[in-house]
Parts: sequence; C-alpha cells; structure tokens
Amino acid sequence: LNQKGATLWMTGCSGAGKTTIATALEEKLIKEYGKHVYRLDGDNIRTGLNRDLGFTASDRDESVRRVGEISTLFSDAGVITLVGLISPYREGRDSVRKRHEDQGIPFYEVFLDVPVEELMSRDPKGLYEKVKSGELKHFTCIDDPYEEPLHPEITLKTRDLKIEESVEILFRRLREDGVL
Ligand code: GGZ
Repeated sequence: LNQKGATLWMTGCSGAGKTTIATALEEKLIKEYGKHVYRLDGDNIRTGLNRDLGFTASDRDESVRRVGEISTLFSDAGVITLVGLISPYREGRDSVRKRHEDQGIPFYEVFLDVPVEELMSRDPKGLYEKVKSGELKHFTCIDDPYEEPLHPEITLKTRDLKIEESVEILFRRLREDGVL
C-alpha cells in the first residue's frame, strides 16, 4: 500500500463542526486524490460499537478508548482515519495520542474551538434548545465538562472559517508532513 496512515482526531463541543469538516475532508481525499480514508464518528459509532455506552464520564472515557484503539489499528494499516468525537476529557485524548506515538503513527489532535454562544445560535439539531428548556441534561460544554486541549496539533476556529478553509488547513498540514 503506497500510503502512510495517520489519525486526525477532531475534538470539540456538539455542533462545532466535527462531522461536517471530517466529511468534507474525506470527500476531498477520496475523490480528488484517491486516498484510502475512513471516518469514525461519535454519533454513528454509538449505534454499533458503542451501543452499550451512554454519556456518563466513564462511558465517554470508554468510548474514547475504543475509538482510540480502532483509529490506531486503521492508521497502522495505512488508512487516513478521521475521528469526530466530543472526547471531553484531556487525559483520555492524551492516552490516545500516546498509543499512536508509541507505534510511530502520526496523530493530530484537532481542536474545533467555537464560543458557546455561537454553538447555541447554530444549534442545527435543536439540542441546545432542549438543554435550555431542561429537557436534556449533562450536555457537554453547558452543564457537563469539556476540557479544552492544551497543546492541540491544530486549532480550527470554525466561527471564522469557511468549511473549505478548515479542510484546506488540514489538507496542507498532511501534505507538509508527508502523510499525503
Ligand atoms: C453531549 C450529547 C449528549 C450529551 C446526546 N452531551 O452533536 P451531536 O449530538 O450529533 O453529537 C453529540 C453526540 C455526542 O457523542 P460523542 O460520542 O461525540 O460524545 S463523547 O465523546 O462525549 O462521548 C450530541 C449527542 O451525541 N448527545 N447527549 N449529554 N452530546
């Protein structure tokens, strides 16, 4: 396989753009460059691999651990692995980084940094509205913790960036580092 694998791990609050950006980058890498790419996304993985997990701190940790192990395997096999998971805890994300580093697999923690007011005004799924009305509780970044990355490899302030601009930043970085 003439391709080096890597994991791009997108972390951030609900509605920050993890799925949108990962999907757009996936499409670009596949359609324009014929790359072998795989996307692992919290909301779809929760119906399968993680169907036994909820939103307690320990369940979220376990979810991050599992997806971390899978992304290590995929990337080790030469796939460009795009992960979109809130992954609210620093320690869990750092463990995943370490698993990659120990095996010499490129790992990028990509922090989607968006002010909460912006997320509330976007609210594409009406989830923040449900939090406001009290229908939904323990929602990350509102009444459940989100520990911002201290040293993310890449930060995307998606309030100020078009989707294509975010995709371009990620794409260029993979290029510069010889992943692509
Ligand atoms: C955060 C929640 C919650 C709570 C349901 N807190 O934007 P979405 O809707 O489509 O994606 C979110 C998804 C969170 O899944 P993750 O696996 O990425 O989270 S974590 O890494 O923290 O395990 C959101 C929805 O599920 N959702 N309840 N309480 N997000």
